[in-house]
Amino acid sequence: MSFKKDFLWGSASAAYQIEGAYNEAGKGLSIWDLWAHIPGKTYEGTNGDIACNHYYRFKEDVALMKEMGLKTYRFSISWPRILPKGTGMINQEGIDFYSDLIDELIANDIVPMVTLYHWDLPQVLQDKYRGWESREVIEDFVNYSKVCFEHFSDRVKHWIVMNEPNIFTSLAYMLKVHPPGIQDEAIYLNAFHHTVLAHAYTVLAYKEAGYTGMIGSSIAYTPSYAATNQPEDLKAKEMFDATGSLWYLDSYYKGEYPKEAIAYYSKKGVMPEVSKMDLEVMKKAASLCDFIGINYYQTATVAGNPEDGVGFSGMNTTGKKGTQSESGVPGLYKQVRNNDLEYTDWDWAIDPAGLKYGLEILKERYDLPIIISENGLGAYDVVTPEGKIDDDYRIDFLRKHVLACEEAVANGVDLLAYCTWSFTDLLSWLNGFKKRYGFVHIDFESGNLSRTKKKSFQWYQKVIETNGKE
Ligand code: BGP
Repeated sequence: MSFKKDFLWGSASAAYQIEGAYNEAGKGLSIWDLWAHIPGKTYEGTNGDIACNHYYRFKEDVALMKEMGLKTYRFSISWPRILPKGTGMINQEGIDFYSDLIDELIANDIVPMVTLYHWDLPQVLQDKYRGWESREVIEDFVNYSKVCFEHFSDRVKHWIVMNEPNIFTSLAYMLKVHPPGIQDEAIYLNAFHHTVLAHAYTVLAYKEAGYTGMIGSSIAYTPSYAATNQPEDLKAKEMFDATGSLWYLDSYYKGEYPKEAIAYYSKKGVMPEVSKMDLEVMKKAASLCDFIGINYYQTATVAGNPEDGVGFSGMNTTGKKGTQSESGVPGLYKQVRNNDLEYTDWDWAIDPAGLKYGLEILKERYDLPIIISENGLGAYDVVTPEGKIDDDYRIDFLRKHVLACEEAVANGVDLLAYCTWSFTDLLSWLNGFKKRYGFVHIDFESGNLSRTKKKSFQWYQKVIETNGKE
């Protein structure tokens, strides 16, 4: 068995990372618009004010997608572009922009895949009730989602409600590198729980309205290995999974939190309040999801960590390989370097076999079709004097991951789509414009933002043409 006939070969992006026009055309400000203007908060002060200027250049980008033969394009809708005040008044220019983008994609035979939340909360809601920290956000989010369904669901049949709720809540409320930049485990767990409920109520609203498309959410999935077979490392892996992947995936796709983690958090006094009704809604939504979305970049190798061991060290934002220090939760686990694997310049483990391993775990545990909504390699690209970008390392990375998908499919995994991160180069939340992911190079340096196809562009074109055989 290999990829289905109608397999969706895709590529992904997110509004804040590409659109620009941050304060134009009726758009309200998001938490990122403010955060990125606070000195010292982002990498070299980079921000998404202009980014790729996709808001004005989307037709040029879609033309390139068409040339490549892309089957699906995953993009996110900016909540404050649709609802500048978070609720209430609809910004017609925002609706028109996404409507035009969707039409342009469809006219070019590209299936639009829409993310409703890729981290750009309207700032007014942060000011009003501290955003994700409050239960009030759930109702506002569901209303925003309904506006999107009403305007776009005639043409959009693939909806990703949340993008990586696990990453944005931990980076915002534990590591302090996303807005609002605080460190408090109880708040982090509570905010995450609110994302689960916002997702769940949105799924219910979508199904109750009788829409016929597919709906789910995308979790950043990091399959793990125990560093050795020693009991302390095995236990560490178990708790890494329980408080990590399983915490995030079970809540979304089983409608419950894993027991070991509940016990651990309760003992620590940070377990969020999860009511009976919450659980009912979570269970119902879990049973209605049409797919599991995962973003896969790497695996983790996990070892025991004593009570006086290392804590979270943050991420490697230096872009220098080997500078990532060990990081973990004292008394629970720590992540260590895996000498069997290669690493990127930002110390992300390169592990295609881990993708196959992860896909098979997901099939076993949740038995749902899967969409890989992100997978890619962040790298420094070099433009040759002839103006070419020969990104063979990216081709090598993606080729191995596509092969891993094919093997998983052969083993019975129901894979619907594979989206690379990303189509064009774009703004990296923590690493600015130098860490590039795209098939299309963007000239951020000169500021003219001209688009140039990289070598990987032709390669992926061939992958699509041959349905994964190239
Ligand atoms: C995911 C996000 C994307 C993107 C990607 C690459 O977590 O969903 O928005 O940023 O990671 O991450 P980075 O830019 O940090 O390398």
